[in-house]
Amino acid sequence: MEDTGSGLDYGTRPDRLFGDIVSADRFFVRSHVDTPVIDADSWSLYIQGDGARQPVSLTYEDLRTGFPLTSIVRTIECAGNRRVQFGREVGQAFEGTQWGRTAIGTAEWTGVRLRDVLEVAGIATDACEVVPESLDAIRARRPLPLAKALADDTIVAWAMNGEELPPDHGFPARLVVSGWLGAASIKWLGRIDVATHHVEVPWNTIDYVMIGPGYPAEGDQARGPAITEPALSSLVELPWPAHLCHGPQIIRGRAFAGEARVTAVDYQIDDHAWQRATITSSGEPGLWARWQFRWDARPGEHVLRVRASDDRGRIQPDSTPWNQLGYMHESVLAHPISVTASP
Ligand SMILES: Nc1nc2c(c(=O)[nH]1)N[C@H]1C(S)=C(S)[C@@H](COP(=O)(O)O)O[C@H]1N2
Ligand SMILES: [Mo]
Repeated sequence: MEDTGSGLDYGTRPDRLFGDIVSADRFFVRSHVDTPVIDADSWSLYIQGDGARQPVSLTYEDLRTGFPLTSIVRTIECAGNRRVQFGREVGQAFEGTQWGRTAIGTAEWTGVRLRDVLEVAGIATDACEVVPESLDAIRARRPLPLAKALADDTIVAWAMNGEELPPDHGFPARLVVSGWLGAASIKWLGRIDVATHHVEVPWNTIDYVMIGPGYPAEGDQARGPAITEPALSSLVELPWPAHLCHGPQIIRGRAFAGEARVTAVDYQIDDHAWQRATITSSGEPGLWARWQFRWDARPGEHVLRVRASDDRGRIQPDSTPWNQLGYMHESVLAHPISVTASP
């Protein structure tokens, strides 16, 4: 269940995380179709649309040398992360990539602000959405409201952890849309449309939308509201199930709140009282926080529960309302841990 990725998808094992950043070779991959082979020297990024004052094309060189550089450490999480746990919770297997806890990662992304790139074309006063489009076979698009596109930490990235973007992560350039669902961070960027109207595409009408009772559809074609931020969640840096030796140890993990900030992480072992974990790196909007606590593990079978809270007053619930595609699982997980006595 841990390395649920198969074929084009690959998951990051939560028990192999070190530091804030996940190395590129362990970073989860979610690609709907094969990684395109793109030659950076002949690649261009086109900016166009009725919301752009003039169409522009930028070469790889233009992009790398023509704008102020920015580097941000940001977490990307797939909206379908924990879909397997969600299915167990509601007693149904969801369709879609069978992610356990592994479709989340953090990297240092380097590139230029999308805002700076759009300004070359000029943004019309009545522009309202920005629609990036990819060069892989599905020509993936996920419209962004103008304000999100212009945010300081919405970037066109060409480097990941200080190295050229790896092909599977979007070479030569991808978007990084901080604090939003992974699907908004379009890889293999080829074109950006600036639109003066609301744009409906599969990724905001059919996929990456919440379908079900309690999720009224918006717009003409949409089957439910489009997902923007991922769910508030926490992650324990142990295999599932975990096996530990008895005695004192440090249990570590992460918590992520999308565009909000994680303010507290609490944990419960078996049916003991909830206690507060120590946040060791507080994160920031768009970046996971790290936490830990000390546990004197006694031999036997245990269950660890962890719940994060954020600065919007949200707290992880015990259950998640059903939605058809199994997105946005936010429930507190019951992590099984068996502790063995040393010989
Ligand atoms: N062009 C393109 N961009 C894409 C995708 C894709 O299939 N094609 N997958 C999206 C999804 S669903 C996620 S979760 C993230 C994953 O980014 P990663 O593979 O670098 O982890 O990329 C997004 N960008
Ligand atoms: Mo995703």
